Amino acid sequence: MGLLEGKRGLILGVANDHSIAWGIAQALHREGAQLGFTYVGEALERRVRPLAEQLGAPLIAPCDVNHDAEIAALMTRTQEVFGQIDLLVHAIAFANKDELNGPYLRTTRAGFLLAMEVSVYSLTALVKAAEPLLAPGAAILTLTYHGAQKVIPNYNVMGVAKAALEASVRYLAADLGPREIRVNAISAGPIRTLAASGIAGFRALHRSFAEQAPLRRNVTIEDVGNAALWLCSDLSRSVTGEILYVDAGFNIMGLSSAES
Ligand code: NAD
Ligand code: 0WE
Repeated sequence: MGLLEGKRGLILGVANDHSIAWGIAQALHREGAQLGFTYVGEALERRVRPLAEQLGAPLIAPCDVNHDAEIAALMTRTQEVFGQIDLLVHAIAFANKDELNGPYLRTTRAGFLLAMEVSVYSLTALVKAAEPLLAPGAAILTLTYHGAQKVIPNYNVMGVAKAALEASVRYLAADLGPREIRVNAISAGPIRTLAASGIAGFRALHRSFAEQAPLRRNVTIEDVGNAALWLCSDLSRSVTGEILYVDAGFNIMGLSSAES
């Protein structure tokens, strides 16, 4: 019997088969979860639909998290299809590409607000709208990155957004704990996804990560999926408000002489 047998959930953030959300979806499905998927726009729908169908998804719906009406419509459909849900996975981030390069100081007001709206507020908005549907014992999961805690060159406004996302995890966990609902984040090491492609210097960062991390390798979407499985299952029933590093140990290291 699977660890998630009988559990139902939503996964937001699959763009293609390289997405971290897809690694998570496969792990949760393998252990018996029934999953609904969302996409933004027709181009991504053509990518997401076949992947979701591969896992027998009973729900595939649009949801641009910047629009409350789309979030509300998603929750209406979710209630029709699943009744209540036990899992909510948020794997969404966005900032202007030109602000993920050069000094953080160049961040514009509009770029700051965009990054915060898509990458931070969306979690709170989704949890708020999903709240009436969340079953006791439900688990909510989001994705963060070490740039929230330490300065990673060029991560810039996304680092500030991830710091706010990590704080959101703690406040949401405090609000929902009395209903036996848990909220956690995984801080993943760098992975070659759509969101990482086209980032200036990502290749070099990815390579030096594997040289410096204690386990001397990069992490995969399967690694993140397996950690997500634990955080979404009752095996982690006393864990909430936490940031779990799935990064081959990179974050425990100081700056090496070669890097400084
Ligand atoms: P990805 O490009 O596969 O996924 C990002 C997703 O965000 C896409 O599916 C995109 O459609 C979605 N998105 C963007 N704007 C949206 C909006 N307005 N409404 C709804 N969805 C929207 O890339 P990924 O690397 O799998 O990213 C998933 C999460 O993992 C992000 O939060 C990212 O910050 C985080 N993360 C990534 C890495 C990495 O190195 N790739 C490391 C740590 C954390
Ligand atoms: O969270 C992320 C990436 C988030 C992201 C990526 C893009 C690229 C395309 C947000 N917005 C956009 N906007 C786009 O137009 N990661 C953890 C991956 C990542 O991004 C970096 C990194 C790492 C690691 C940017 C600079 C430095 C390191």
